[in-house]
Amino acid sequence: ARTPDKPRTDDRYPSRFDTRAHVSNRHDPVVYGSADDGPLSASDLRFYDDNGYLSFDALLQPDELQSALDELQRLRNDEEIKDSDEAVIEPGSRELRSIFAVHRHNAVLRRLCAHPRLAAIARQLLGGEVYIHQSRINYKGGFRGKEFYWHSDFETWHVEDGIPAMRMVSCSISLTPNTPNNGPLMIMPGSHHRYVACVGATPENHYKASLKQQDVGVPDDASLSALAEQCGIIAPTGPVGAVTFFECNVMHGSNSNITPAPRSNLFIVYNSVDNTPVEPFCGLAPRPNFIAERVDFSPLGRA
Ligand code: 6CS
Ligand code: FE
Repeated sequence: ARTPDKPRTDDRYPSRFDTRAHVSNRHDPVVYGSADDGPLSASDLRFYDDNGYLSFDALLQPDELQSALDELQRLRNDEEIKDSDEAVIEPGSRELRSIFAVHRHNAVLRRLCAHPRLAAIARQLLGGEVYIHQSRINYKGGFRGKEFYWHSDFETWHVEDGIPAMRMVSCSISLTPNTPNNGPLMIMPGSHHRYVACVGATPENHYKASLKQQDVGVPDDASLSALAEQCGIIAPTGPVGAVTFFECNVMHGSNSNITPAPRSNLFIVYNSVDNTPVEPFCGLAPRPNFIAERVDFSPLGRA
């Protein structure tokens, strides 16, 4: 397989084809459900529609999280994990950066990823049944936890995984406090209304490099400056158990963490069962199933 020169005719969001970056409009709804369909109020839904995220300081109680926190400790100290395919090591050190597919390999985290309260919100935002496209822990250890450069998740999921439409939502659960200092998630509110096509063809097996440090599929400086000017930048912070839902196309990233305190989050990506992947739009082989689900689309159970 190799990257074609032109986008396919079914590609509604071409990226990484042109030599110039450009910003275009979103062609999909942001909110697919209504206030009657779940726990979010009409004003929550309006906020998410406008801003592309929603944060909750106490959506999950400490007792609901304790077993997941214990797992985090255990996984961090497990040297075997670092050698598994699902683990991503920080560039330039032996520190753990991410573990993927935790909902497949860990019973405690599987239960948390499918938590009825989280699934109900995802179903309401996406308008119907959902499954998990990706899950991961991002450790961002103290002192040497590296940044995640600015990106739209959808850009990668579309180009490299073949996700057709913007009908996905990420959920980030704080497993340590997220403070202004330890590299919390930063979001450009409202940036999900625009689509930034990136420059540079996708290399074969790109994920092996991009999950450590992303160079292809990153927006250019001019597009980022324009978006930051229009949208501003916010960084939701909060205690253990704080939860942020963010739209798949919202521009986001995070700084490195030189504080002693780790910033560890569990990320779960929910996709609509009506938006399952097709062949990747970059023309290359799909990424492995532990990064992007393409086998099991069974909907999360309703409690
Ligand atoms: O490539 C991916 O799927 C992942 N990479 C980033 C930087 N964010 C989302 C996702 O986990
Ligand atoms: Fe991301």
